[in-house]
Amino acid sequence: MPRIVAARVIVTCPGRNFVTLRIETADGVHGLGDATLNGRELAVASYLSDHLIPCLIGRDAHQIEDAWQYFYRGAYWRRGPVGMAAIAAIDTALWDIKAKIAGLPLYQLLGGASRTEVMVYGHANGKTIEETIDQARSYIEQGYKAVRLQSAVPGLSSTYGVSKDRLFYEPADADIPTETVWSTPAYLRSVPALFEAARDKLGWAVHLLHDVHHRLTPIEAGRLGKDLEASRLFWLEDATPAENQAAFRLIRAHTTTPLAVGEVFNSIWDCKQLIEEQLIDYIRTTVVHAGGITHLRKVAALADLYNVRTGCHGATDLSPVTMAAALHFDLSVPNFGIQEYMRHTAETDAVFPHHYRFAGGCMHPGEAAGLGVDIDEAAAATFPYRRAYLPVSRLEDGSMFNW
Ligand code: EZ4
Ligand code: CO
Repeated sequence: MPRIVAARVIVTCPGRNFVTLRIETADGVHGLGDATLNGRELAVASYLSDHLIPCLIGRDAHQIEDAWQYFYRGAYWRRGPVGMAAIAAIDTALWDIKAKIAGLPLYQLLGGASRTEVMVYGHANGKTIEETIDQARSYIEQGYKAVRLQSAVPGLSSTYGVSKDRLFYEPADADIPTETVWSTPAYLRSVPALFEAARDKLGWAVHLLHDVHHRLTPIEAGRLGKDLEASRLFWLEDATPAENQAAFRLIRAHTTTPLAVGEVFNSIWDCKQLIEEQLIDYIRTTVVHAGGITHLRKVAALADLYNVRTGCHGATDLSPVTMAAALHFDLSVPNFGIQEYMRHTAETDAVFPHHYRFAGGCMHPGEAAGLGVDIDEAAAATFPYRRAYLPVSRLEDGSMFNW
Protein backbone atom coordinates (compact mmCIF):
# COMPACT_ATOMS: atom_id res chain seq x y z
CA MET A 1 0.00 0.00 0.00
CA PRO A 2 1.13 3.60 -0.60
CA ARG A 3 1.68 4.62 3.04
CA ILE A 4 1.36 8.29 3.92
CA VAL A 5 4.63 9.32 5.54
CA ALA A 6 4.41 13.11 5.52
CA ALA A 7 1.90 15.90 5.14
CA ARG A 8 2.23 19.64 5.57
CA VAL A 9 0.40 22.87 4.96
CA ILE A 10 1.84 25.58 2.73
CA VAL A 11 0.45 29.10 3.12
CA THR A 12 1.40 31.57 0.41
CA CYS A 13 0.19 34.96 -0.82
CA PRO A 14 1.06 35.51 -4.50
CA GLY A 15 -1.37 38.45 -4.68
CA ARG A 16 -3.91 36.72 -2.43
CA ASN A 17 -3.72 34.01 0.24
CA PHE A 18 -3.82 30.31 -0.57
CA VAL A 19 -3.63 27.33 1.77
CA THR A 20 -2.35 24.12 0.20
CA LEU A 21 -1.99 20.65 1.72
CA ARG A 22 0.84 18.48 0.41
CA ILE A 23 0.69 14.76 1.23
CA GLU A 24 3.56 12.39 0.50
CA THR A 25 3.75 8.61 0.36
CA ALA A 26 6.63 6.30 1.28
CA ASP A 27 7.40 5.91 -2.44
CA GLY A 28 7.84 9.66 -2.81
CA VAL A 29 4.56 10.29 -4.64
CA HIS A 30 2.97 13.56 -3.56
CA GLY A 31 -0.53 14.96 -3.93
CA LEU A 32 -1.97 18.45 -3.46
CA GLY A 33 -5.24 19.70 -2.02
CA ASP A 34 -6.58 23.26 -1.77
CA ALA A 35 -7.78 24.34 1.70
CA THR A 36 -8.28 28.07 1.07
CA LEU A 37 -11.16 29.71 2.94
CA ASN A 38 -11.17 33.39 2.03
CA GLY A 39 -10.57 35.57 5.11
CA ARG A 40 -10.25 32.57 7.45
CA GLU A 41 -7.18 30.91 5.93
CA LEU A 42 -5.17 30.26 9.09
CA ALA A 43 -8.11 28.57 10.84
CA VAL A 44 -8.09 25.83 8.19
CA ALA A 45 -4.28 25.67 8.20
CA SER A 46 -4.34 25.09 11.97
CA TYR A 47 -7.23 22.61 11.77
CA LEU A 48 -5.16 20.56 9.32
CA SER A 49 -1.76 20.88 11.01
CA ASP A 50 -2.89 20.63 14.64
CA HIS A 51 -5.75 18.16 14.33
CA LEU A 52 -5.94 16.15 11.09
CA ILE A 53 -2.38 15.62 9.85
CA PRO A 54 -1.32 13.69 13.00
CA CYS A 55 -4.11 11.17 12.23
CA LEU A 56 -3.17 10.99 8.54
CA ILE A 57 0.40 9.71 8.95
CA GLY A 58 0.67 5.96 8.41
CA ARG A 59 -2.66 5.61 6.59
CA ASP A 60 -3.11 3.93 3.19
CA ALA A 61 -3.31 6.75 0.63
CA HIS A 62 -5.53 4.58 -1.58
CA GLN A 63 -8.36 4.44 0.99
CA ILE A 64 -9.91 7.77 0.01
CA GLU A 65 -13.50 7.03 1.01
CA ASP A 66 -12.38 5.64 4.36
CA ALA A 67 -10.25 8.74 5.02
CA TRP A 68 -13.22 10.96 4.18
CA GLN A 69 -15.53 9.06 6.54
CA TYR A 70 -12.84 8.94 9.22
CA PHE A 71 -12.41 12.70 9.30
CA TYR A 72 -16.11 13.52 8.83
CA ARG A 73 -17.64 11.05 11.28
CA GLY A 74 -14.56 10.88 13.45
CA ALA A 75 -14.66 14.59 14.35
CA TYR A 76 -18.02 14.12 16.12
CA TRP A 77 -18.58 17.83 15.24
CA ARG A 78 -19.60 17.60 11.59
CA ARG A 79 -19.76 20.01 8.64
CA GLY A 80 -18.92 23.73 8.75
CA PRO A 81 -16.66 25.61 6.32
CA VAL A 82 -13.38 25.14 8.24
CA GLY A 83 -13.74 21.40 8.78
CA MET A 84 -15.08 20.70 5.31
CA ALA A 85 -12.31 22.71 3.58
CA ALA A 86 -9.75 20.68 5.55
CA ILE A 87 -11.41 17.37 4.57
CA ALA A 88 -11.59 18.63 0.98
CA ALA A 89 -7.84 19.24 0.93
CA ILE A 90 -7.09 15.71 2.18
CA ASP A 91 -9.56 14.18 -0.26
CA THR A 92 -8.21 16.13 -3.25
CA ALA A 93 -4.58 15.31 -2.41
CA LEU A 94 -5.43 11.59 -2.09
CA TRP A 95 -7.19 11.58 -5.49
CA ASP A 96 -4.12 13.32 -6.94
CA ILE A 97 -1.87 10.59 -5.49
CA LYS A 98 -4.13 7.74 -6.69
CA ALA A 99 -4.23 9.14 -10.23
CA LYS A 100 -0.47 9.68 -10.27
CA ILE A 101 0.11 6.07 -9.15
CA ALA A 102 -2.32 4.91 -11.86
CA GLY A 103 -0.46 7.09 -14.37
CA LEU A 104 -3.76 8.65 -15.49
CA PRO A 105 -5.29 12.11 -15.47
CA LEU A 106 -7.79 12.20 -12.60
CA TYR A 107 -10.88 12.38 -14.83
CA GLN A 108 -10.11 8.84 -16.06
CA LEU A 109 -10.61 7.56 -12.51
CA LEU A 110 -13.92 9.41 -12.24
CA GLY A 111 -15.47 7.45 -15.11
CA GLY A 112 -13.65 9.10 -17.98
CA ALA A 113 -14.61 12.11 -20.08
CA SER A 114 -18.34 12.66 -20.64
CA ARG A 115 -17.55 15.59 -22.97
CA THR A 116 -14.64 16.91 -24.98
CA GLU A 117 -14.32 20.17 -23.05
CA VAL A 118 -15.88 22.24 -20.28
CA MET A 119 -17.82 25.46 -20.97
CA VAL A 120 -16.75 28.27 -18.65
CA TYR A 121 -18.07 31.76 -17.97
CA GLY A 122 -16.03 34.90 -17.45
CA HIS A 123 -16.78 38.02 -15.40
CA ALA A 124 -17.58 41.28 -17.17
CA ASN A 125 -18.10 44.32 -14.99
CA GLY A 126 -17.97 48.07 -15.13
CA LYS A 127 -18.88 51.36 -13.51
CA THR A 128 -21.58 51.94 -16.13
CA ILE A 129 -23.79 49.71 -18.28
CA GLU A 130 -21.74 50.73 -21.34
CA GLU A 131 -18.46 49.77 -19.66
CA THR A 132 -19.88 46.40 -18.58
CA ILE A 133 -21.17 45.64 -22.07
CA ASP A 134 -17.83 46.68 -23.61
CA GLN A 135 -16.04 44.29 -21.31
CA ALA A 136 -18.52 41.51 -22.15
CA ARG A 137 -17.80 42.14 -25.82
CA SER A 138 -14.06 41.69 -25.22
CA TYR A 139 -14.80 38.33 -23.53
CA ILE A 140 -16.92 37.26 -26.51
CA GLU A 141 -14.05 38.26 -28.83
CA GLN A 142 -11.76 35.98 -26.78
CA GLY A 143 -14.16 33.13 -27.54
CA TYR A 144 -16.27 33.05 -24.37
CA LYS A 145 -19.73 31.54 -24.88
CA ALA A 146 -20.97 32.70 -21.47
CA VAL A 147 -20.39 35.91 -19.50
CA ARG A 148 -21.51 37.11 -16.07
CA LEU A 149 -22.54 40.78 -16.02
CA GLN A 150 -22.21 42.94 -12.89
CA SER A 151 -22.53 46.71 -13.11
CA ALA A 152 -22.07 49.35 -10.41
CA VAL A 153 -25.39 50.34 -8.82
CA PRO A 154 -25.96 54.07 -9.44
CA GLY A 155 -25.78 55.99 -6.16
CA LEU A 156 -23.65 53.40 -4.29
CA SER A 157 -19.94 54.09 -3.81
CA SER A 158 -18.97 50.46 -4.44
CA THR A 159 -20.75 47.35 -5.65
CA TYR A 160 -19.69 43.70 -5.15
CA GLY A 161 -18.44 42.08 -8.34
CA VAL A 162 -17.25 45.38 -9.82
CA SER A 163 -13.47 45.65 -9.83
CA LYS A 164 -11.12 48.57 -9.61
CA ASP A 165 -8.73 46.71 -11.92
CA ARG A 166 -9.68 45.94 -15.54
CA LEU A 167 -8.29 42.40 -15.66
CA PHE A 168 -8.54 41.00 -12.15
CA TYR A 169 -11.21 41.18 -9.48
CA GLU A 170 -10.12 40.65 -5.91
CA PRO A 171 -12.73 41.40 -3.26
CA ALA A 172 -10.58 40.50 -0.20
CA ASP A 173 -9.07 43.98 -0.16
CA ALA A 174 -8.14 45.01 3.40
CA ASP A 175 -6.67 43.72 6.68
CA ILE A 176 -9.77 44.96 8.51
CA PRO A 177 -12.97 44.58 6.46
CA THR A 178 -13.89 47.51 4.21
CA GLU A 179 -17.36 48.88 5.06
CA THR A 180 -19.72 49.16 2.08
CA VAL A 181 -23.30 50.46 1.79
CA TRP A 182 -26.13 48.61 0.09
CA SER A 183 -29.51 49.74 -1.26
CA THR A 184 -31.86 47.06 -2.54
CA PRO A 185 -34.28 49.51 -4.26
CA ALA A 186 -31.41 51.13 -6.22
CA TYR A 187 -30.09 47.69 -7.18
CA LEU A 188 -33.48 46.36 -8.30
CA ARG A 189 -33.97 49.40 -10.53
CA SER A 190 -30.56 48.97 -12.18
CA VAL A 191 -30.38 45.29 -13.15
CA PRO A 192 -33.18 44.88 -15.73
CA ALA A 193 -31.84 47.89 -17.67
CA LEU A 194 -28.37 46.31 -17.76
CA PHE A 195 -29.67 43.10 -19.31
CA GLU A 196 -32.02 44.83 -21.76
CA ALA A 197 -29.08 46.89 -23.02
CA ALA A 198 -26.84 43.79 -23.09
CA ARG A 199 -29.28 41.81 -25.24
CA ASP A 200 -29.70 44.82 -27.50
CA LYS A 201 -25.93 45.24 -27.99
CA LEU A 202 -24.63 41.66 -27.66
CA GLY A 203 -27.47 39.67 -29.23
CA TRP A 204 -28.86 36.33 -28.14
CA ALA A 205 -26.08 33.85 -28.95
CA VAL A 206 -24.09 34.48 -25.77
CA HIS A 207 -25.18 33.07 -22.38
CA LEU A 208 -25.61 35.84 -19.82
CA LEU A 209 -25.41 35.26 -16.07
CA HIS A 210 -25.87 37.45 -13.00
CA ASP A 211 -24.90 37.10 -9.32
CA VAL A 212 -27.20 38.64 -6.69
CA HIS A 213 -24.69 37.70 -3.97
CA HIS A 214 -27.32 36.95 -1.31
CA ARG A 215 -28.75 40.49 -1.30
CA LEU A 216 -32.52 39.92 -1.70
CA THR A 217 -35.52 38.57 0.17
CA PRO A 218 -37.45 35.75 -1.54
CA ILE A 219 -40.21 38.03 -2.83
CA GLU A 220 -37.69 40.60 -4.11
CA ALA A 221 -35.84 37.78 -5.84
CA GLY A 222 -39.09 36.56 -7.39
CA ARG A 223 -39.73 40.03 -8.77
CA LEU A 224 -36.19 40.42 -10.15
CA GLY A 225 -36.41 36.98 -11.78
CA LYS A 226 -39.69 38.01 -13.39
CA ASP A 227 -38.27 41.35 -14.58
CA LEU A 228 -35.34 39.48 -16.19
CA GLU A 229 -37.36 36.77 -17.93
CA ALA A 230 -37.38 38.53 -21.31
CA SER A 231 -33.55 38.75 -21.21
CA ARG A 232 -33.29 34.93 -20.97
CA LEU A 233 -30.53 34.61 -18.39
CA PHE A 234 -28.50 31.40 -18.18
CA TRP A 235 -28.90 31.80 -14.43
CA LEU A 236 -29.60 34.14 -11.55
CA GLU A 237 -27.15 33.29 -8.76
CA ASP A 238 -27.49 33.33 -4.97
CA ALA A 239 -30.72 35.31 -5.01
CA THR A 240 -31.17 35.03 -1.23
CA PRO A 241 -29.10 33.61 1.61
CA ALA A 242 -29.99 29.93 1.47
CA GLU A 243 -29.84 28.82 5.09
CA ASN A 244 -33.60 28.61 4.66
CA GLN A 245 -33.87 26.25 1.72
CA ALA A 246 -37.68 26.31 1.75
CA ALA A 247 -37.58 30.06 0.94
CA PHE A 248 -36.71 29.10 -2.63
CA ARG A 249 -40.25 27.77 -3.07
CA LEU A 250 -41.42 31.37 -3.03
CA ILE A 251 -38.88 32.49 -5.65
CA ARG A 252 -39.63 29.46 -7.83
CA ALA A 253 -43.36 30.15 -7.69
CA HIS A 254 -42.83 33.59 -9.24
CA THR A 255 -40.27 33.19 -11.99
CA THR A 256 -38.98 30.92 -14.75
CA THR A 257 -35.51 32.55 -14.68
CA PRO A 258 -33.12 29.64 -13.94
CA LEU A 259 -31.67 29.72 -10.43
CA ALA A 260 -28.16 28.83 -9.25
CA VAL A 261 -27.10 28.64 -5.63
CA GLY A 262 -24.56 27.16 -3.27
CA GLU A 263 -21.01 28.56 -3.54
CA VAL A 264 -20.96 28.92 0.25
CA PHE A 265 -22.50 25.50 0.97
CA ASN A 266 -20.23 22.92 2.52
CA SER A 267 -22.25 19.70 2.38
CA ILE A 268 -25.01 17.83 0.62
CA TRP A 269 -27.29 18.64 3.55
CA ASP A 270 -27.18 22.34 2.60
CA CYS A 271 -28.77 21.61 -0.78
CA LYS A 272 -30.81 18.44 -0.17
CA GLN A 273 -34.19 20.17 -0.10
CA LEU A 274 -33.26 22.63 -2.87
CA ILE A 275 -32.45 19.68 -5.12
CA GLU A 276 -35.18 17.24 -4.10
CA GLU A 277 -37.91 19.86 -4.52
CA GLN A 278 -36.35 21.06 -7.80
CA LEU A 279 -36.14 24.59 -6.42
CA ILE A 280 -32.90 25.31 -8.31
CA ASP A 281 -31.42 24.58 -11.74
CA TYR A 282 -27.69 24.71 -10.94
CA ILE A 283 -25.78 23.69 -7.84
CA ARG A 284 -22.65 25.81 -7.21
CA THR A 285 -20.88 23.74 -4.54
CA THR A 286 -17.23 23.19 -5.36
CA VAL A 287 -14.32 20.94 -4.47
CA VAL A 288 -12.59 23.03 -1.80
CA HIS A 289 -15.62 24.22 0.16
CA ALA A 290 -17.79 21.10 -0.06
CA GLY A 291 -15.64 18.24 1.15
CA GLY A 292 -13.55 17.48 -1.92
CA ILE A 293 -14.11 15.39 -5.01
CA THR A 294 -15.62 12.49 -3.07
CA HIS A 295 -18.41 14.59 -1.55
CA LEU A 296 -18.99 16.75 -4.63
CA ARG A 297 -19.65 13.63 -6.69
CA LYS A 298 -22.40 12.68 -4.23
CA VAL A 299 -23.96 16.13 -4.55
CA ALA A 300 -23.85 15.81 -8.35
CA ALA A 301 -25.36 12.32 -8.26
CA LEU A 302 -28.27 13.55 -6.13
CA ALA A 303 -28.69 16.58 -8.40
CA ASP A 304 -28.74 14.38 -11.50
CA LEU A 305 -31.88 12.62 -10.24
CA TYR A 306 -33.71 15.96 -10.27
CA ASN A 307 -32.44 17.59 -13.49
CA VAL A 308 -30.19 19.92 -11.55
CA ARG A 309 -26.85 20.58 -13.26
CA THR A 310 -23.49 21.58 -11.81
CA GLY A 311 -22.04 25.09 -11.95
CA CYS A 312 -18.95 25.03 -9.73
CA HIS A 313 -17.74 28.18 -8.06
CA GLY A 314 -14.43 29.26 -9.60
CA ALA A 315 -13.48 32.67 -8.19
CA THR A 316 -9.86 33.73 -7.64
CA ASP A 317 -9.92 32.66 -3.99
CA LEU A 318 -10.17 29.06 -5.22
CA SER A 319 -6.58 28.09 -5.97
CA PRO A 320 -5.31 26.53 -9.21
CA VAL A 321 -5.43 23.22 -7.30
CA THR A 322 -9.21 23.56 -6.96
CA MET A 323 -9.48 24.79 -10.55
CA ALA A 324 -7.72 21.65 -11.79
CA ALA A 325 -9.80 19.37 -9.56
CA ALA A 326 -13.01 21.09 -10.68
CA LEU A 327 -12.11 20.62 -14.35
CA HIS A 328 -11.54 16.86 -13.88
CA PHE A 329 -14.87 16.68 -12.07
CA ASP A 330 -16.63 18.80 -14.73
CA LEU A 331 -15.26 16.75 -17.60
CA SER A 332 -16.51 13.50 -16.09
CA VAL A 333 -19.80 14.27 -14.37
CA PRO A 334 -22.90 13.50 -16.49
CA ASN A 335 -24.96 16.50 -15.38
CA PHE A 336 -22.32 19.20 -15.88
CA GLY A 337 -23.74 22.66 -16.57
CA ILE A 338 -21.02 25.32 -16.61
CA GLN A 339 -17.80 26.21 -14.75
CA GLU A 340 -16.97 29.67 -13.40
CA TYR A 341 -13.51 30.87 -14.45
CA MET A 342 -11.73 33.94 -13.12
CA ARG A 343 -8.14 34.34 -14.22
CA HIS A 344 -5.47 34.11 -11.55
CA THR A 345 -2.60 36.59 -11.57
CA ALA A 346 0.73 35.72 -13.21
CA GLU A 347 2.28 35.37 -9.71
CA THR A 348 -0.34 32.79 -8.72
CA ASP A 349 0.09 30.87 -11.97
CA ALA A 350 3.88 30.84 -11.38
CA VAL A 351 3.48 29.42 -7.85
CA PHE A 352 1.05 26.76 -9.12
CA PRO A 353 2.31 25.49 -12.52
CA HIS A 354 -0.56 23.62 -14.18
CA HIS A 355 -1.65 21.71 -17.28
CA TYR A 356 -5.24 22.97 -17.60
CA ARG A 357 -5.90 25.21 -20.56
CA PHE A 358 -8.45 27.63 -21.96
CA ALA A 359 -9.44 27.92 -25.61
CA GLY A 360 -12.58 29.09 -27.36
CA GLY A 361 -14.64 29.66 -24.21
CA CYS A 362 -13.93 26.17 -22.89
CA MET A 363 -11.35 24.54 -20.64
CA HIS A 364 -9.71 21.13 -20.34
CA PRO A 365 -7.75 19.72 -17.36
CA GLY A 366 -4.97 18.30 -19.57
CA GLU A 367 -3.55 14.79 -19.78
CA ALA A 368 -0.86 14.83 -17.06
CA ALA A 369 -1.15 12.06 -14.46
CA GLY A 370 -3.03 13.21 -11.35
CA LEU A 371 -4.55 16.68 -11.09
CA GLY A 372 -1.95 18.17 -13.41
CA VAL A 373 -1.02 20.96 -11.00
CA ASP A 374 2.00 21.41 -8.74
CA ILE A 375 3.33 23.96 -6.27
CA ASP A 376 6.69 25.69 -6.61
CA GLU A 377 7.57 25.87 -2.93
CA ALA A 378 10.56 28.16 -3.41
CA ALA A 379 8.36 30.66 -5.24
CA ALA A 380 5.57 30.19 -2.66
CA ALA A 381 7.99 31.01 0.17
CA THR A 382 8.68 34.44 -1.33
CA PHE A 383 5.02 35.45 -0.76
CA PRO A 384 4.29 35.39 3.00
CA TYR A 385 0.71 35.38 4.35
CA ARG A 386 -1.00 38.76 4.62
CA ARG A 387 -4.28 39.06 6.51
CA ALA A 388 -7.01 40.05 4.04
CA TYR A 389 -10.76 40.16 4.54
CA LEU A 390 -13.79 40.41 2.31
CA PRO A 391 -15.77 43.65 2.78
CA VAL A 392 -18.80 43.86 5.04
CA SER A 393 -22.07 45.46 4.02
CA ARG A 394 -24.53 47.77 5.76
CA LEU A 395 -27.86 49.22 4.71
CA GLU A 396 -28.13 53.00 4.38
CA ASP A 397 -29.42 53.26 7.98
CA GLY A 398 -26.34 51.44 9.30
CA SER A 399 -27.85 47.97 9.83
CA MET A 400 -25.50 45.08 9.12
CA PHE A 401 -26.42 43.29 5.90
CA ASN A 402 -25.13 40.43 3.74
CA TRP A 403 -22.01 41.22 1.72
O1 EZ4 B 1 -17.58 36.82 -3.81
O2 EZ4 B 1 -15.45 33.94 -3.97
O3 EZ4 B 1 -19.57 33.96 -7.94
N1 EZ4 B 1 -18.60 34.32 -7.37
C1 EZ4 B 1 -18.58 35.01 -6.23
C2 EZ4 B 1 -17.20 35.25 -5.62
C3 EZ4 B 1 -17.22 35.49 -4.13
C4 EZ4 B 1 -15.86 35.21 -3.56
C5 EZ4 B 1 -15.86 35.28 -2.04
O4 EZ4 B 1 -14.66 34.81 -1.52
O5 EZ4 B 1 -19.61 35.35 -5.70
O6 EZ4 B 1 -16.55 36.29 -6.32
CO1 CO C 1 -21.25 34.12 -6.50
